[in-house]
Amino acid sequence: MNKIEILALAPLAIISKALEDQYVVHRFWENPDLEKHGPNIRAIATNGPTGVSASVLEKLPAVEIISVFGVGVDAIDLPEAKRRGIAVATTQGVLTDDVADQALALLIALSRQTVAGDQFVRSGNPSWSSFPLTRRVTGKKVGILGLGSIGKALARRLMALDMTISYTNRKPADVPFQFVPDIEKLAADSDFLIITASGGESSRHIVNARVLDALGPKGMLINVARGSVVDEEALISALENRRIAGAGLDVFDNEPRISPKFFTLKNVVLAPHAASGTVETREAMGKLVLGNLAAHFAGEPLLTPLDF
Ligand code: 8YV
Repeated sequence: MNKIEILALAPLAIISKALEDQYVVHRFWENPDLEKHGPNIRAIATNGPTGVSASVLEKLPAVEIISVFGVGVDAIDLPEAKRRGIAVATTQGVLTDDVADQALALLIALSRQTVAGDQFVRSGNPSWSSFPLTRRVTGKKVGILGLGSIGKALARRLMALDMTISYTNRKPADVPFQFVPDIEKLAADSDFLIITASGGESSRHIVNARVLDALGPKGMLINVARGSVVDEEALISALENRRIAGAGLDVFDNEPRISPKFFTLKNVVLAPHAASGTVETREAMGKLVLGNLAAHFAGEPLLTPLDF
């Protein structure tokens, strides 16, 4: 039987061999001739940040399924996928804990100056008592922006640190934390503001200059969601002028070619969009991407369909 043809929009290294074994894979980054192959392509494999644009979908009249290596669907043209009856599957569920762990790691690294401490020791400076005092984590107030499964997993971790948790969400959740619908108020009442909200138009730049000013000169921002949730120009200005104390960031505008201004700031801890990047989770994500494609082509229900 002829192999089914698929379009890979991102390399997905961990499953690239398995994909090649099972499908004819057209690699988008190698500029395949989509005029010629487009009509034969029945599936797309992509990741969260890359998504699937309208211009790609236009070239694929026979595509039936988009299998996403990730949970973010903000870069997928969902209205167009829906209109055409294209199924979408994500890797819902398997990366929740790792992303929550990364948010906590950034929070502690920022507050306790873990990275600066490492650089200080490596510098060979023997005057260890001159290393500046840092800021306590335990018992502080945290505002979580977006209380989905990742936000809730994070809250569980923060409870172990005796932190007081409040949250902003589209609607109140069944949780023992204070619901604060207004983001500025959430920021004003928080030592740490942590973003675990979905990206997309509805959350674009909801963390703006006013929210950052409300967070204040002792406040710290953590973002493991999408760069687009934050007005990055406002963030850089707030960091440069110490209108907030610092930021721990896994996500940015224009990844991976981020604003070089971040490289000179001392009050940031930066990560390369790696919150889901553990061996265990990436293997589980890869299995789901392959499993969803296999289920679709076997005429079976998807393992982790997106309901949209
Ligand atoms: C990426 C993510 O998919 O789940 C998401 O939406 O952004 C990440 O898990 C992953 O980094 C691969 O690019």
